[in-house]
Amino acid sequence: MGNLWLILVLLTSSLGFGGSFLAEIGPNGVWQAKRFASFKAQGARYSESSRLLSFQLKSVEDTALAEFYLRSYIDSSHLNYVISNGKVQKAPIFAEPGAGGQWFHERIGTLKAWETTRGDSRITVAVLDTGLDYNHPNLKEAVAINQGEIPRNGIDDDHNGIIDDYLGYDFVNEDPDPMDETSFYNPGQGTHLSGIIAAQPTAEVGVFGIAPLTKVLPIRILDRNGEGTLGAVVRGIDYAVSRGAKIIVAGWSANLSKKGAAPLEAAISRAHLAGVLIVAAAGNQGRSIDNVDIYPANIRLPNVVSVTSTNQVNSKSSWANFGLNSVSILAPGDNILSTLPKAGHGRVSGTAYSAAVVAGVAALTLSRVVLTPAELISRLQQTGVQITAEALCKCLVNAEESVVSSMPIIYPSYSVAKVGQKLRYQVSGDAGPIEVSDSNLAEIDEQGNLVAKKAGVVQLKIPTHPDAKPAELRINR
Ligand SMILES: [Ca+2]
Ligand SMILES: [Ca+2]
Ligand SMILES: [Ca+2]
Repeated sequence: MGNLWLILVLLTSSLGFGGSFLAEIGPNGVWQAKRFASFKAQGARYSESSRLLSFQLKSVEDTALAEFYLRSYIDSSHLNYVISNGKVQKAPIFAEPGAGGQWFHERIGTLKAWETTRGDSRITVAVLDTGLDYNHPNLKEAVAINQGEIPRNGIDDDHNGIIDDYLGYDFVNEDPDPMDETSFYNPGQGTHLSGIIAAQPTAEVGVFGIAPLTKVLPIRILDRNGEGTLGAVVRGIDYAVSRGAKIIVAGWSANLSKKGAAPLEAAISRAHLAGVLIVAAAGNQGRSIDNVDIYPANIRLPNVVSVTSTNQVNSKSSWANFGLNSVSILAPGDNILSTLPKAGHGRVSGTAYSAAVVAGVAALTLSRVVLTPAELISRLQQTGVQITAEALCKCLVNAEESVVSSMPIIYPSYSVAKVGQKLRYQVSGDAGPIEVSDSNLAEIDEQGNLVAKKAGVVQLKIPTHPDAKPAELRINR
């Protein structure tokens, strides 16, 4: 017995193959504590209730040999059998796009849009938020890499003024690691938003983003409690633009005075010049933001689209902000399932998530057509599905229509003016001039400008394209 023992020990330590086994110990068999201790050191486990011993042998794949091995530990009469321990894999868990899982995909037509496009790796969406768990299995492939930068060498290899910004940057802690840091106040919002935009399930588990082939750029401007500074926001926007992002998600808001918001407005203007869309959350206080200075949601610049939340029955979420003059579009933001840090998944609600939905649809759209931010906003609005809501455009974003539409678009499609104000309209392609539905309210002058004459709502149409959806102008006193 002693010699055999020695041989087996040699075998177990010298070869890389091996098998995993289950042995049933008979009813009268006593698995001696001492012996089990040495076996346990090799990874064996014994369950009293099932009387099953599971163990692995590095060199043995054959069950007969494994049984022979085991008999050196226990009296043969008490060993019922040894079998190969078959592999059991966890059933794949997918959050079905549609149905009860990621219900928002069904409401915005994601799957139908995917018949045309799943996004483009050259389109980058910057997520200015709490950071990103870039190790998440559903997001590992989604991060926009700064190819000119070598990570962790202490050198600004691409000379953009920021050392080691290989993935993104953390403007909270001033470090090149944008890892999402969680707390009671932050379940991992940046990771969740990123998942809505670009998550890709693995073979085992996961959720789908709206544009799974798109890249996300993590820019950390909010700390682990979800708070940040204006300075970090401004630097974050400039950084996103410099990294070539086409879309920036701003899932936060700030109550600032006009003067206090000047640096933010300036940064968003610079983003506009660079052709970058800002998707801003309208906020979660359940109130109108028409007469509140909520930034950036109601900054009146052509590249800002403000988004509020809808629920599963396509109604505005009760807690979501609204505004006839200030909310540009609606998107699902209620009970949204997406990625969370540490390989997690979970449901959250908020207009931030609605903003991410719009950013995802915008990214899908840009993978098909080249558009300026103003054109893109109008396209998202005019291809949206009409719903009841207190918003500039009472429309629920629709991925399929936005991706496939070939209708000419008037832009801005939804706007507000005061009596006496002049506005300049444009039409995509060569679709021709526009006409006003009610000449008492507004008219087009010789220079082609629209002049607002009286309070009310006018529609603008393209006579050569009667099927195209009219644009709408709300004239206030
Ligand atoms: Ca750099
Ligand atoms: Ca470097
Ligand atoms: Ca960091």
